[in-house]
Amino acid sequence: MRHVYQNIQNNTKQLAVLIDPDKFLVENTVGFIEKVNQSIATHIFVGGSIVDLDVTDILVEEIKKHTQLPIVLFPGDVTQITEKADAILFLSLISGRNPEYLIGKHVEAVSKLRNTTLEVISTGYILIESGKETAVQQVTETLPLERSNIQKIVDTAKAAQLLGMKLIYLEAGSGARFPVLGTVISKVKQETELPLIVGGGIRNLDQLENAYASGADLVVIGTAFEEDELFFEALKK
Ligand code: 1GP
Repeated sequence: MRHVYQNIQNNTKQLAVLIDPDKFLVENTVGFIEKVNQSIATHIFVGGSIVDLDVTDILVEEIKKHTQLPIVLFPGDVTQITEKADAILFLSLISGRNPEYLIGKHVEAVSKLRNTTLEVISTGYILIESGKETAVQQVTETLPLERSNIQKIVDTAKAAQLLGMKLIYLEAGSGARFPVLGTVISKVKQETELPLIVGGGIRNLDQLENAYASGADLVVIGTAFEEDELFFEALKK
């Protein structure tokens, strides 16, 4: 048992490298994971909005051969569940009002989860408007919360805590034009007592540091590494 949640809870300035199986070639795993291992990354997240059947399983198995970092599923769909990972973010899209993504997919997931030892981490997933329509928005057919409506974002996060969720994930969406604002991160951090994950549109060190300084416990970056692996150079241990 790797106690993934406990570790997220007890640490700060954590960094997850997000690998989207739909955009990543399994044959590139060794070289890519070597860079991840040499960086300050603390987690590998695997998942995407649209992923072909079984690809996640093959990819996670391959990644696991080359790293000691915890592998956490960040699934866009039930088909992305594989027992080969260490944990799964059991995401409820609480910014939206689509019942499938609030509870429907979760019920479907149980028969798959029952036979695994995956650590299941209940996560309030909050999509925030970020300058363009993102894949999450399209796939889930939900609207993000307005980035200027801080009170609504805070109340949504607080409601997740009151419902017993264990993590809050503030998401601008993969490839977002604007990351989640520092003012939003700090207000959510002040008003909830849960570990806070922030992701979407973070492409440089300043944005990363700003997210940490505002209160993010764990930052997720995907696109910046997909577009330019040299970014790992700036994040060496
Ligand atoms: C997306 O939060 C993650 O779900 C990461 O976003 O790809 O923009 O880094 P980026």
